[in-house]
Amino acid sequence: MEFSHKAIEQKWQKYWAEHNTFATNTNFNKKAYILDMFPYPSGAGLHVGHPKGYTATDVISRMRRLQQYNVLHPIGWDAFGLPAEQYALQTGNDPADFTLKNIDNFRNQLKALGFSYDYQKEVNTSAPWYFKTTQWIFEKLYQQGLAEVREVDVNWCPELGTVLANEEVFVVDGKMVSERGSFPVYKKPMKQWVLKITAYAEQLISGLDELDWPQSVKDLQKNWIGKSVGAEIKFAVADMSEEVTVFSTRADTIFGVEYLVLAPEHPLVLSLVTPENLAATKEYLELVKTKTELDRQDTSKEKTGVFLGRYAINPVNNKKIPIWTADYVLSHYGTGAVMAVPGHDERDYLFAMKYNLPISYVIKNNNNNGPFLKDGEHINSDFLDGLNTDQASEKALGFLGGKGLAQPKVTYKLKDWLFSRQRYWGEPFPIIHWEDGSISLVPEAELPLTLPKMDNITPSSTGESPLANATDWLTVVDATGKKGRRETNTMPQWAGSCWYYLAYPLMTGQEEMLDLASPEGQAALKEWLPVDLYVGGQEHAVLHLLYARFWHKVLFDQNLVPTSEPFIKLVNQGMILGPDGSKMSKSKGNVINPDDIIKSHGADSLRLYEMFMGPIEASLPWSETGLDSMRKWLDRIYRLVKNNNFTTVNDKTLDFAYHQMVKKTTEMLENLSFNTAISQLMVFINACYKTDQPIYQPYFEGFTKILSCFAPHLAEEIWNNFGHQASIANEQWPIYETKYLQKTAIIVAVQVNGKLRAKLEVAVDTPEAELLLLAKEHENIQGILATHDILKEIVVKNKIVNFVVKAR
Ligand code: ANZ
Repeated sequence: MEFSHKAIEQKWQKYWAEHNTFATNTNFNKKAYILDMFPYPSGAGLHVGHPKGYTATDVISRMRRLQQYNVLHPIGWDAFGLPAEQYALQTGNDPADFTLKNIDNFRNQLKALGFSYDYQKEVNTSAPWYFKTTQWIFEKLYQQGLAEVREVDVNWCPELGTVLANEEVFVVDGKMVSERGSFPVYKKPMKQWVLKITAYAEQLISGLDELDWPQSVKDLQKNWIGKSVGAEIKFAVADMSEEVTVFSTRADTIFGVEYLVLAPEHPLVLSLVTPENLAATKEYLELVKTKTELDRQDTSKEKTGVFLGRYAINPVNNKKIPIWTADYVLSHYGTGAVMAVPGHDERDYLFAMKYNLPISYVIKNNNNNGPFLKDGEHINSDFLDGLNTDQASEKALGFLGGKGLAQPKVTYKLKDWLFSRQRYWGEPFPIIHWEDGSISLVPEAELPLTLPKMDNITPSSTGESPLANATDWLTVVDATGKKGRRETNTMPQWAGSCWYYLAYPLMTGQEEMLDLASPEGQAALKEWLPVDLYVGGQEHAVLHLLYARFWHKVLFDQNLVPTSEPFIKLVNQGMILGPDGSKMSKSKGNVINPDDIIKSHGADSLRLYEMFMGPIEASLPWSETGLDSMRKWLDRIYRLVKNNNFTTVNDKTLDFAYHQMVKKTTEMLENLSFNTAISQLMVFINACYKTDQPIYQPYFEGFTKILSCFAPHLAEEIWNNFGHQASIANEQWPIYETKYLQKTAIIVAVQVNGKLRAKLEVAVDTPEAELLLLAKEHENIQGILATHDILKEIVVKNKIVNFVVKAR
């Protein structure tokens, strides 16, 4: 007998919506804020990977609700972004309309999966009532000196007349070209908003310690921030008053310095270069503009550079060393200049080999061949001879520091965050540039600053965003007649997702949100923060989580959020791969659409299957047979309910099976071990099938409550069949009693010389000595012992008694 998933699912989804079953509750004294990484509402709709994480959080949310927690389990839309803008460009549609249509589609798909979201709390980052606060937080950052305008290199494509995002640029033959049309792309400095995330580098590292996050994600964040402890060392330039300051973590190698390298973008390059070397240098600087940073750092690529015609003086031995510019040195790391030690650094070595620069060794090694990268006894280093790296570094820095030529310096790989995009479909900056050169914020009371409606959002050929064409919107005149121009850049998609977890608690109804700083808003944040469980893809391990933590810490420092970290526990769900084990992709044609599965097998089967596939963190291939067997299991439960007698008198046959199931599933779900919890539910159903007695109904109802986390539609139906009127979602989580977990009797085998001779029915954990006695008293054994001597007695508790005997 099969159940009609279509009828059941529609019935209960309608019931939940009408009864507002999953409204955020506040009746209890414990809270659980359970968050999904919200989706970008793409035109393609949900894909089968989305429900994995979403079901996991839904199971936990439903469990917490049954455990009488106040539960906040919301969803929303990360709705600004490039795809909608590109679609709008191609079709002439408004990205706002298109986005709303996609959102409706996504919402319907989520509802069809039976998730227990509180849709009253839904947020949409592209809605003015939402981005009002995104702009307000930007104003806070600006007021704190954490947002400023800088000249930053962008990917400029003259043919397309637009600036391209990194993902829109490809590298062909070592040069950047546009994804669209393969036109050349150049680095071009443009005025951009930058957020000073580096000011929080240290806090972003140390804060990781208190988080229950996968170690791999913590490591990724740490490496991304890339703290490096070293020193800045000054080198005088021969015959000039300039000096070059380098950042080095290896002051110990200072006697091995053979040349200095400036990044091509270093401001000193053009002031140091001699007239004879100017032309070659300029040509080189142009070439570098076509390269990506990744390419420049790639050790397998041939190193390039030019000699500037100048020399520096090594402060420890007054040796004259040439100054070069080369693109393997990056302008934004350290000081953008390095002291090159080809004997002990791989990149310097490759460069020296290519340009025939001298290579000397200052650490003892056997072959003086290739760069020697290990620690060891220092040589050819005057007062550092005989020391190891740490000692030599300390001594060298002491010496240089004494002369004012060195100071300790901590550097981070993390860069300040380029926060401008030359796009239409993003949050406008609440910024006015006045004709006198001053900048001011749009007054708080005038927020949100909305996007102008534009018929045509093609790029303005100057590299500015399409907003530069919105003349009316653009021009501002103040009360005194002073003219201003609005900022034409928009914020990146990250902006809206940096604080959306703060927005949910602030939502008071559809499209209604409290101000973050209002007393009510602050109370709501105190009530719900931090997020207790955050589930999402590993692809957000670095940027989204780092950016959100940064904003959170800035708000924390202003007493606007109650905790120093936003997300206490983080889980990355694994991917669902195609049936062939490779990543699902349109081009491979191995994409599974959840709508199809909902039609064929039902939402409950899909939810169960995705939770049963394996550990939540594992990436596993989709299997149709796996899905089928989940459906069959649900049918098996349904048949049991329809065909069996239930009783309110406990005949005790299911005591152990039930209490064991409750105990184990509860523990397993606390540990997010969904697949093993489902196995326990299966064990219980098997036990129900085994008994020929009527099933004790309260036990089966307890099972149904746990099942409702995974398969909520069928569970509601069963609950209803038992005569309950209200939703199972408002019931209480079943509790187990330890007294039932003691199986009263077990069978212990008694063997003689390896042959089974008797069985003892004894209490669990009967002590060895007692087992031995009982065995010897058994009539079968007594008979044997009457004619045999015991050579050996082996007793294993709860299992076996074995006698080794010899005939007398
Ligand atoms: C001399 C030296 C000798 C170095 C040696 C290394 C080994 P981490 O640990 O990653 O911070 N460096 C400094 N600034 C750079 C820049 N802007 N672009 C490329 N390389 C740069 O690396 C620090 C080391 O990277 C520094 O220490 C410097 O080279 C180089 F045997 O100085 B070292």
